[in-house]
Amino acid sequence: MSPQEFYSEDNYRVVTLETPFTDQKPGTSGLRKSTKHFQTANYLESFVEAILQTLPGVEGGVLVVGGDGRFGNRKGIDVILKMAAAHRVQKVITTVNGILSTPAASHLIRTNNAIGGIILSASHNSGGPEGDFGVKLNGANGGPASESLTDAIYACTKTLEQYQIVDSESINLDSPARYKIASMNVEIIDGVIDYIDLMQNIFDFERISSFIKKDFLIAFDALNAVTGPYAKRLLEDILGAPPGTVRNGQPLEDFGGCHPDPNLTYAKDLADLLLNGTQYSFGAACDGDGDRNMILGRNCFVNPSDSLAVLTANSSCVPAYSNGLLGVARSMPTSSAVDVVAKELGISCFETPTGWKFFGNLLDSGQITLCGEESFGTGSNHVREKDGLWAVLFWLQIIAFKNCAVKDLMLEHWSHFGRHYYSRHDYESIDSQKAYELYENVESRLSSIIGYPFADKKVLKADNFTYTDPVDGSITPRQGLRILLDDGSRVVLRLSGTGTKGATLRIYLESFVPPQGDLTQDPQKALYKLIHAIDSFAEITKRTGMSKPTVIT
Ligand code: VG1
Ligand code: CO
Repeated sequence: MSPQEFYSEDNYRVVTLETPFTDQKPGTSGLRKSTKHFQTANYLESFVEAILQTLPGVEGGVLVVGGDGRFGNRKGIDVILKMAAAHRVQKVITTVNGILSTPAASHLIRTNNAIGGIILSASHNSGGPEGDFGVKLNGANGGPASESLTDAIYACTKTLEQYQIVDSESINLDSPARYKIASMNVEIIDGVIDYIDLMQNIFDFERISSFIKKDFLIAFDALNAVTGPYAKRLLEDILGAPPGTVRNGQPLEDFGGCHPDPNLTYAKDLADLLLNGTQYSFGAACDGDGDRNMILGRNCFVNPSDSLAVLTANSSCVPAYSNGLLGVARSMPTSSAVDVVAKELGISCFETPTGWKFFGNLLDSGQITLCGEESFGTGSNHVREKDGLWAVLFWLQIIAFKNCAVKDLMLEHWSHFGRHYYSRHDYESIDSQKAYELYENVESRLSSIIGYPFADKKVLKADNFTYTDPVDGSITPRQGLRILLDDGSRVVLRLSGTGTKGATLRIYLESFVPPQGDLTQDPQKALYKLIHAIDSFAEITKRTGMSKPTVIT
């Protein structure tokens, strides 16, 4: 034992921190850092201690713990179990091999009346010793921790002096079992079963199954992350898709080199398979922790903002939503495609800041059924997280019902509602100082462009988005710079809260074409005036030295 350690009366090992744990506030989705950063002595332990000191109901409560299988997952679960025991948690529910997707964790928290859950994942960031690691915290409603809870945890980390942990043998996570650590119960369950049951209650599996067995080839790419076991059981074992439908289906510590971000850049193999007109009719991929989804049809990429609109417009195809929707919500940078659908359906459409936590109050208070983000996230009130495989099943259910190709469904949608051309341009790993200066420069000049021309249109409004929660009245300012034009087009600028190297600047571009207009343009061409206007106004190329974005979606 080092001089900084001693045993408490209850025989917990108390470790005094040599240097206080100071870190920035957890970002859009928990604490996310390089794996190496997490390997610094006492780093993970300090953050877990802050969680266990702050989360309401820890003593005597039930906690759900799991992760996406990346390097550090098992070690992280081991540390959390021993620390939870020292904090007198009554029971921890964890999973075989520690494999638990974010939406499945949300479901387990809700069905077990848990006080919350800890998900070890850096989501769509790459993994392995050279990649990233992360800790996501969810509250008792199953959703990402609220702003007030993360603020309290952050405050706690700043004054933390010691943490406590039980010295015990590490638990074997290879198969379902029950153990005890000190007086705490540990239940290891199959992390897939409950989630599959939930899906079975939402969708008509028989209908999907008989449809996909008839000449409808699917390719699903799990990118060697958490969704592999879920997708294999769902698509291949239950729905009867042929073996091999699920690619990269084995969760690996470094994702086998895949970058588990389901977009056209990082899921390129799948995109090539579908967009080059092979025998596949439908393609999908999910991210590291299984909450995001990318949908592809033959020669057709479905933009996530459009995906939310299509799910909303066709929700009656799904048994669980056949009685209508309470309302819908989208994050501010997500396109307004869903707004026009909501209008036609006569339901409310809310606009929230980026991050799933902001949908929580609307879902909990029964004001919305579906919600989504432009970043490949869609979900419903079945859990309190975005849910990748749920979205895949939703799409399959619609296609089975309508018996048409994805591409035809999109054309039909646009020719009814019009098309919101949309693209996101990401500039990754910019020097942080330069990125902040760029952002602040734009922010300081926003008021000066109101009423003036921008991309041949007139600026109606330009501001930094402030959100007032319609349920609890809480106000969240500074959620992204918006330039709104008089023809409904917009440009939004944000700095990412999930990157780990320098800063990531995101530019969101949107322009509407009515049903009678040209609905089949290349989005980059349809948006080129906005792209040029924002580059010259924000001086992106000049300040970053980057002539083009790292990722275009
Ligand atoms: C990104 C996305 C955001 C999403 C968040 C967490 O955040 O833009 O829409 O909610 O990731 O997703 P940012 O701050 O980098 O833009 V995940 O799949 O990490 O839970
Ligand atoms: Co994710």
